[in-house]
Amino acid sequence: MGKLLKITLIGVALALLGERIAHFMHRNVMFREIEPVELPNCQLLNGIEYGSEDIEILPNGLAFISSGLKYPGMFSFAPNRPGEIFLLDLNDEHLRPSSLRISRGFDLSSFSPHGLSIYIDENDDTVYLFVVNHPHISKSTVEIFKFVEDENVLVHLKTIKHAALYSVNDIVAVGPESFYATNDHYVTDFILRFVEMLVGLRWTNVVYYSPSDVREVATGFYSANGIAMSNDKRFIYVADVTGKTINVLEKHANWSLSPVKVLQLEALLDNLSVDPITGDIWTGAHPNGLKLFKYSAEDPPGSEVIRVQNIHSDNPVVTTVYANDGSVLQGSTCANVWEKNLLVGTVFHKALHCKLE
Ligand SMILES: *[C@@H]1O[C@H](CO)[C@@H](O)[C@H](O)[C@H]1NC(C)=O
Ligand SMILES: CC(=O)N[C@H]1CO[C@H](CO)[C@@H](O)[C@@H]1O
Repeated sequence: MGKLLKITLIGVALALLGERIAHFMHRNVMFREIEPVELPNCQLLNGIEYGSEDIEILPNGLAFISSGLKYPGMFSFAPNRPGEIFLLDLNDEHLRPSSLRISRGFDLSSFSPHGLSIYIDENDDTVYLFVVNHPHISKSTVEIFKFVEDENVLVHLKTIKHAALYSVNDIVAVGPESFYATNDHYVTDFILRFVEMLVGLRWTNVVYYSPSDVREVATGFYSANGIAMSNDKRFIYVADVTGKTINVLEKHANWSLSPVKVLQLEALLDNLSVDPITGDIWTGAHPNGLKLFKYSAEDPPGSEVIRVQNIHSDNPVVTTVYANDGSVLQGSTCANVWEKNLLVGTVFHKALHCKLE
């Protein structure tokens, strides 16, 4: 290739990249400053110091909290410490998270828990905890545990691996062995994922998994992340982080999903949860995504909790319930409510509990 042609091509490529970056920054408001929104009656949870990526709460007020995620390119305060699942009883006034024992035979040393989902068997009330795990860099598995409450133990039942579950983020369980998962087709590395977002590739999808049937049921997201189900089990909600949208999909008897509507928001949304009583969607968001990628204790990433009411109506109400510049809570990922209790989780930092009025 002629030298001039090469230089021209490089020039064009750089211009294109610059344009993409400008577009991305604009689209994502990566540098948005935080207007603090305070809540009274908040406290950090004792003993959770290395992340609280995802939170799930049982109908009786027992909360599971995944902690210690290790992910290529992502900051960690304790890179060599195996991940764990905490249990927190929200009925107990003294909020005391305890690390759950996991049955023998499961490889704890490589445990890197990410998204969580609960499935309760209606016949015998068995509680299954589904955990997205990244046991080795660039590998995703879904681990299914049975929660034995009397003994405070998670009994490991099954590890699920599948080519279609290449880089799993979050899941929502719909049966004792089946779930929907948000997933990236090609990319596992956090930095590469950033590049993927930058260029605006839509390589992430939603996969339905059951032992007899695995298929892609939705696609075309920039960065599909949190996933949750409506209380009536008719709809699936998917957060697209960099698209800054919540996607409402209708679930069919054959497990296919079809798009219903897209709600555009301002912030980089992360993991979604649904209030078991009101059906409101709660999410942890990243007010300034860039600070997450390049962690600095002097200028930490902030936290933001957003509530969406009446998403199915023509006028959903979006409220920032809590916002902090990182002085209290850094890099929020999820927000879950149970009977006036709000729990806020983070990628690699602490966890916050607030009593709502
Ligand atoms: C599943 O059901 C929906 C709604 O009835 C239908 O539109 C769709 O074609 C079905 N998909 C498959 C894969 O059978
Ligand atoms: C379970 C889940 O969706 N986890 C996401 C929560 O937020 C972090 C931070 O962006 C993501 O990396 C996780 O994928």
